[in-house]
Amino acid sequence: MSINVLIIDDSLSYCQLLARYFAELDVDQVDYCHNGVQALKKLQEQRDLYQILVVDLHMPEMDGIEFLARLARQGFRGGVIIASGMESRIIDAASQVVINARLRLLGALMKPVCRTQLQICIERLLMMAPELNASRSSMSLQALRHSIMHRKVVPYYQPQIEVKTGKIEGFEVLCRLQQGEQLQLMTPDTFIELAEKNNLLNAVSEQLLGTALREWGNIASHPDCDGARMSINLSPRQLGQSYWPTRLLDFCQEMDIDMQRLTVEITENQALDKQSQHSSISRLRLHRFGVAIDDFGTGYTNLASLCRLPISELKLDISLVRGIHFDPLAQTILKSLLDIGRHLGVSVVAEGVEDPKDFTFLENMPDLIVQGYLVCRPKPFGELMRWLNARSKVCRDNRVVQLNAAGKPQ
Ligand code: G
Ligand code: G
Ligand code: MN
Repeated sequence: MSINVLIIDDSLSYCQLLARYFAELDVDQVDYCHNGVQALKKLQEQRDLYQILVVDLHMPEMDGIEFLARLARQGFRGGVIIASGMESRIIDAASQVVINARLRLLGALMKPVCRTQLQICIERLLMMAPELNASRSSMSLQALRHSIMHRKVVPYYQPQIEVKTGKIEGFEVLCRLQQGEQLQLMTPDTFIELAEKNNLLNAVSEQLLGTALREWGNIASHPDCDGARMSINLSPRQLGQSYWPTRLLDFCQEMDIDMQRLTVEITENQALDKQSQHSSISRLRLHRFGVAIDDFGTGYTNLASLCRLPISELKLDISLVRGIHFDPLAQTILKSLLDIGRHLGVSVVAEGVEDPKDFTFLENMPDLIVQGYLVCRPKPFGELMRWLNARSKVCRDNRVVQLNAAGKPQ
């Protein structure tokens, strides 16, 4: 894909510096405007030319906050980076404007900005807007049909832990497909869209849940999984089908699973505005299933509309969790989510924790649940059970060491 950037900053030398960084990051085209009026005009003339805007806040003629409000009214769908020399509270306030206006915020950076920060912003855009990233390979329809017919849908599990205590809170079930005799399993980015387009996604989910719910009995009875939940993913389209709440109830009855221990994750990268989707969410909650908004921060749901949905969990997207230890914007979003969560009784999960520095930052957040490679990669059933056993042995040995140390005569 090509990435074109428009920088709006009244300092020419700053524009030139940023342009040099972007060029080093393989951005295709970088242009600048020295005020917001010029920029809005340029964006109106060439609507889809720019994928990223970098906006200064303190500018002559029109300040950055007014510019962002107008930009949202023009329906800009690319990503926005705020880069300002103002104090962090003002940058936070501007970030809130952007989030509430449903713009895609890639970063709120304090000047001087460095190249790595811009690189993370570009990666965020690619993760938030996969439609911009055309190079994804996909399975063929024939291979997909073959895998489904031969029952090659495999659940992988990724644990979620309470960051402060390490307690296991749950597991997300992630779908994998075996293609032919290949050992390497296919990940959802290669088949979910294809399956959905060809009305095969329900068949995939049926197989996945059939296996996962059967294996769940063993996982849930592990001594460290007391009260843990299992989360499954449904696409927004599946959520709109009245079939699924009923099917999940049947599954739970068949396999003697308490509905409270099952959470349905719905990605928010499509707007959840259909009546049928709201009605499914309400039905699921009525029957005491959990409902999580997945990938929060990448799409359409703003904080106000979230409060109107009867959800039980919010999952902060990986693009906002990566680098959170040095990113005031992501920190502000997480803190607001935790505040809202506390008020509404909604749990908050940070996804994609890979970096120990991010983990250390997150450890100070009360009531936060984390999921990511740093804790554990998604694993098939057998490997997961080995991970659980190894982990409880380490915890037991640590306790023995601590007890011995405490009991030693001085
Ligand atoms: O690890 P991973 O590559 O599994 O997942 C990539 C994306 O695919 C995630 O956004 C996840 O929500 C989605 N996904 C994983 N499993 C399923 C599934 O069973 N159904 C749907 N609809 N999406 C899934
Ligand atoms: O449904 P959802 O988008 O939440 O699925 C999570 C996705 O993120 C899955 O594709 C999973 O494999 C992936 N994932 C989980 N932990 C990490 C992580 O620490 N780093 C990265 N890059 N991906 C992760
Ligand atoms: Mn998910």
